[in-house]
Amino acid sequence: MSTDYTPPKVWTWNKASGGQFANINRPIAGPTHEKELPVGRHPLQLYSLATPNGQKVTIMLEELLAAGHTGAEYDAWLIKIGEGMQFGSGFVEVNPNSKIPALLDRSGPKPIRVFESGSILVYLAEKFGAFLPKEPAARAETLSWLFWQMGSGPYLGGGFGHFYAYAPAKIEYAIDRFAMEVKRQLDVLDRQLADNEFVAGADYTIADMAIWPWYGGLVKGWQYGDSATFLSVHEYKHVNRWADQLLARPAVKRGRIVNRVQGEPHSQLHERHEASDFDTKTQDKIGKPA
Ligand SMILES: N[C@@H](CCC(=O)N[C@@H](CS)C(=O)NCC(=O)O)C(=O)O
Repeated sequence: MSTDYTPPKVWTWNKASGGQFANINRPIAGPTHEKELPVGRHPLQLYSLATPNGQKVTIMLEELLAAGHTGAEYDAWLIKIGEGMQFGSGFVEVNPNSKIPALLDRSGPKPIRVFESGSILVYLAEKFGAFLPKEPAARAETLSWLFWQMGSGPYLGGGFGHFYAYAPAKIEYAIDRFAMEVKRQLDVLDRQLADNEFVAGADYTIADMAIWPWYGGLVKGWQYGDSATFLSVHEYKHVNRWADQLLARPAVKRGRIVNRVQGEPHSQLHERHEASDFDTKTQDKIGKPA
């Protein structure tokens, strides 16, 4: 791949542009094939994968169940995005944007579809009256941080992560630009967490659940090869404190392994249909390939 490029007058789809994910990237939307989605017996059907965006929702569902909201029982089905399952007709009906996570709430007379991880978090928080404060100032602060994550995350994933770890060539300009932005974002969080136990203040909220899989995962060294060293994440000591504090929560530990298809076999629960699956169906227990 050359970095010496003059754009033509009109862009055309160069299918051979290479890079990781090249096989699933397309300039058009809509389904590529007919495929119905499976449906389990619980009110909530989740179609997902344990990327940071996917983990937000499974952490929320496990937190809701831990808090006694039995109506949050769910089936988590695996969508292998590398194999293009997000382009099946059934998935596209639940999310026309063809990206995980996607949720179908079948608890009412007519199924309700919800897509975009931030929207799913708000939907569940409102449905169960949990993890989104009702008091106006605390609610505004929570939603501000939630939307901060939704706006900032793509600079971390699609910007820094893509050019540092996945692009077919290391482009200094791109890596430098996005490393600078991600370090700025980490500093934003670090300053906030210096004065607050949780991101939006004294309460643990959906803002923490949205931000932790991305920025908590980054400071824990789980993202993009050796990016933790590259970005000197140890400098953000309040982010590190908060990341460890959330990881100590049993629901967070459970939520992050649902629909996970990499890492240690005991940390992969490919599908979740019952609470007991965490004890009996992780890959170390069943040992079946994804
Ligand atoms: N803004 C969306 C982003 C979701 C997203 O980017 N999902 C990725 C995995 S993390 C995906 O499904 N990619 C498949 C594809 O792009 O075809 C959200 O927060 O739900």
